Amino acid sequence: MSQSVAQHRTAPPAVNGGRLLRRVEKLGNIGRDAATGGITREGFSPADREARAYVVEEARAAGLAVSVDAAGNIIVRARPAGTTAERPALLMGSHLDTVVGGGRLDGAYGVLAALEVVQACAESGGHGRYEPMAVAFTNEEGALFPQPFFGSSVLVGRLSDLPREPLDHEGRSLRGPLAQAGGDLDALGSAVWLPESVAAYLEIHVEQGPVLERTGNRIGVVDGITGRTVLTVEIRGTAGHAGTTPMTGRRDALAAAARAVTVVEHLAGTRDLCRVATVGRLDIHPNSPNTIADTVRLTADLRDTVVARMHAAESALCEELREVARQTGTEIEVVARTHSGPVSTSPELRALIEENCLELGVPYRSLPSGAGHDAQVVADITPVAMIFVPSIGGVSHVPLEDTAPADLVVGAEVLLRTALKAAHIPTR
Ligand code: HGY
Ligand code: MN
Ligand code: MN
Repeated sequence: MSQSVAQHRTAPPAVNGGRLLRRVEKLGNIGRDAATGGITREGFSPADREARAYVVEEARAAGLAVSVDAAGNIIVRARPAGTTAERPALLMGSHLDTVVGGGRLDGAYGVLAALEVVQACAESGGHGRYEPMAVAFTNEEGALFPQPFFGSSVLVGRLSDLPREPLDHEGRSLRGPLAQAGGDLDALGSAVWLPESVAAYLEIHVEQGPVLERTGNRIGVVDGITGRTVLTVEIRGTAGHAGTTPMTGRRDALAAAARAVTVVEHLAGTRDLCRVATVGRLDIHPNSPNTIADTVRLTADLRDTVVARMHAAESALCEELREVARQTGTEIEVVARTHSGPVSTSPELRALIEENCLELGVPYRSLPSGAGHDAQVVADITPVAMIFVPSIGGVSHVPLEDTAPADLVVGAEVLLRTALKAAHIPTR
C-alpha cells in the first residue's frame, strides 16, 4: 500500500449503527404530524430549516466542517477547505425536504448515512485519493417551490433550467426563504462545482417500492433512474354564481380540470405513451362551494425510462389540453415545465457495491428506480450509483413509509465500504 494512499492509519472506518439509528429517530420527529405520523418538511419551509439545523448541529458536534452554499446545500467534510491538499470529492448525500404527509426516511436516511460515513472516516483518520464528503441537497421534492432538484441542479450548473425568480405555488418568491436557509439567489453561480472536483457520487435511499421485500433482498443496486417531466398547467375560465349562471356558456375551470386529470391518467393507462402519469396537486380559485371556479392550477407528473416516450406523452398531453380548452371555452396554458432525463448508473460503482454485498454476505439484486433522485442530476458531472434498502410494504410518500433498522445499518455499511473503495481508502 503506497504511503500516499494510506497515511496516519488507525483502525479502519466503521459504521456506528446506534448513532445512525438515533439520528434517524430524532430527525423523524421534525415536521411530524402527531395524529397521522406523516412528515411535512417542504423545501425551504420552517420545518425544513429545523431539520437542516439539526443535521448541521450533529455534524459540528462531531467535529466535522460544515458549509452552506448559495443554493442552500449543506456540505459536510472532515476538515475545513484548505486545511488538507484539495482532492476531488467522493460525494455522498440526498435531501432533507419531504412531500406533504410523507415518510421519515425518504431522503433523510441518505443524508444521515452519508454523514455517518464521513464521520467514520474522520474518526479513523484514513486518507485516500478522494475526500469523502456528505451533502444535503435543497428542495429535491419541489413540494412548496415547484423547482424539484433545486440544490443538485445548481451544484451541476443547470442554472438556465431554473426560473430567474423561482416562485412557490402561491406566487411567493424563493428569495427570502432561500436566504433564511443560508443561500443567495443572486450568487447561485458560486455554488456550481466543476466536473473535475467530484470523483463520484453515491446516494443511498429507501427503495420506495416492493421489489426488494418481495424478492427477499436487503440491498438494491440501482441500474437506472427514471426520467421525469413535471408540467404546471393553468386553466382560466370565468367565476360565477353556481345557482344563477346557466350551464350553457359557462367557462368552468374546475370542470375543464376534471377532464384534464382524466387525460393525464390515460396517457399512461389506455394510451400507454409513458410508464406512469399523475396529477397530484390541484389549486382551485376561489375554491368556494357555490361559485364556479375561474382558475385552476394542476401539476402533471409524467415518467418513463425512454426519452422519446416522455416527449411523445408531453406532446399528446398538450394536444389534448387544446381540445379540452375548445370544448369548455377556457384558456389552458402550460406555465412551467421541469425535465429530468433518465440516467444509467456507473457500472464500475455498481460492481463495487455488489463486491461489498458479497463480502458482507448480504443478498442483493439490481433494479431500476421509478422514483427520481438527485443522483440523476449529479450524473451530469460525475459517475453516480444508488444503493436501495427495502421499504416495508413497498410504500413511500405516506406516513407508513418504513425500513427495518437492521437494513438501515447494513445499507450504511455497504455505503461506507463502497465509498472507501471508490476513494481508495483501505477498508477492514
Ligand atoms: O418524486 C420522486 O420521484 C421523488 O420522490 N422526488
Ligand atoms: Mn420523495
Ligand atoms: Mn427521495
